[in-house]
Amino acid sequence: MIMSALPIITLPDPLLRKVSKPVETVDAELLKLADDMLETMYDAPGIGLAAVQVGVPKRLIVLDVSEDDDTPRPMTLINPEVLKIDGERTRMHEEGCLSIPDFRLEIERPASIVVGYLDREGKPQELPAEGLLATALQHEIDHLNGKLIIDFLSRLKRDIVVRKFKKMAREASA
Ligand code: GNR
Ligand code: NI
Repeated sequence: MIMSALPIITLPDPLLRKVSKPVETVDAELLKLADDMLETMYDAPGIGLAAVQVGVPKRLIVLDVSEDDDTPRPMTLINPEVLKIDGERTRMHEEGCLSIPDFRLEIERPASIVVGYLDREGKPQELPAEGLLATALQHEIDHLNGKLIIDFLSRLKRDIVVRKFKKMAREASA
């Protein structure tokens, strides 16, 4: 199977704010997209990627939160949704986003969740997640709902970041 890294869209691309559409059928074309997303993610490198970040607003995410020295653990989740949140425990983590280069933000999220999704065979699965996997899953599912890590900032601080990226986009195309 030939895998190709795809271009990643960045702020202020308005597509990042679209709500992604549920996947209707898990077919060869969708699995090819998932494989290309994994290649894109490893190439970047990143620990997760949502389809909308490569310009395809479908509810599809890929992740690999294994440590560098482990064997790779690629994950493909189709139509993922948070089924259960442990509202008691939270976890702080400094998050980055491939669609917001050179920006990092400490974010507090539920530490323990259960995610339902379809696997690569179209079979429903449940995944209990803690630690970095729980954080990354919530980050990716946010993308499917048009939500970005800058939305955890105040309006003022968010506008400053968005303005900076608009300026950079203007200068890059001038
Ligand atoms: O590569 C990524 N690292 C990361 C670190 C902490 C929390 C979430 C992430 S996801 C990010 C890749 C990305 O932008 N996925 O949408
Ligand atoms: Ni991201």
